[in-house]
Amino acid sequence: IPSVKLPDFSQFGDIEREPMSRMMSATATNMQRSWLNVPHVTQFDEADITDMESFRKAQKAAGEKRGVKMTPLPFLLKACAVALAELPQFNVSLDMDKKEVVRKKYIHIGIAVDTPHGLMVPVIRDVDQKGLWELAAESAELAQKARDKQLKPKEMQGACFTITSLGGIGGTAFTPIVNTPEVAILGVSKAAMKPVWDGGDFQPRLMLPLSLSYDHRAVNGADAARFTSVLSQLLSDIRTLLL
Ligand code: CAO
Repeated sequence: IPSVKLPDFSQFGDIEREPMSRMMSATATNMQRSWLNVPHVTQFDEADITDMESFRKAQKAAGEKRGVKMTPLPFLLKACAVALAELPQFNVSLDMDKKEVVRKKYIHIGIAVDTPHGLMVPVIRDVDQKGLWELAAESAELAQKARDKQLKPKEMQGACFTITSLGGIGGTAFTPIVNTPEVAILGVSKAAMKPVWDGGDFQPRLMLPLSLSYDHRAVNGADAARFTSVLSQLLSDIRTLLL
């Protein structure tokens, strides 16, 4: 691809230059590799998390006893694990050289963590086999290790799928870049109260925006709409996570 020619910025005003950190340089390469290799599409949806949030808030005292904070992230991890099992075409990688699809029999999910030194993606293994408290404790521990630059290479490898949550910060939707060789990534934005029509009236419901980017070589649009519908149903009635 043609390179971007830089003008001499100092002709426009004062500037200073600094070397990129190793992490920034590695992230830039990975992002560009994914962006150029993957035909991206993003599917948007919403989940009604009114009941999930009241359940989550009711766990506050239990969380204090355990020393673990229950955020929306463990529910998202669990729902994604169920959706990946139900729609296994999302739990693959493409080997374009051999023209093969690699199907994974495990469910490991990466979580994007914003740190002062850059974006890191620790991986929670076997999410389908873990409970909400275990997922809450493990995601908090891995996020803290990421912020403290204490993650081991092994703790950042092997993800089948990634969740990137900007819900604690803000925004209504975004188009995340697939973390290749995974074939999909779920972006989560800030939940907001909205009037939802129940057939007779508008009800105030807490709605969570979901943005699923996927590799259109591996996944078709109908399956992406199915995936976010499954997520929306699971998060709207978390009892279904047990089924
Ligand atoms: N809507 C509304 N509120 C939300 C929310 C959502 N979708 N998700 C989290 N929150 C709330 C939490 O409940 C918490 O509020 P309370 O203290 O009142 O309970 C607050 O926001 C902070 O949550 P958190 O961000 O600390 O915890 P988390 O488990 O939701 O997220 C982590 C953990 C690691 C994903 C997050 O800290 C983080 O780093 N996010 C940024 C990821 C990122 O940079 N992605 C971009 C990658 S591509 O450039």
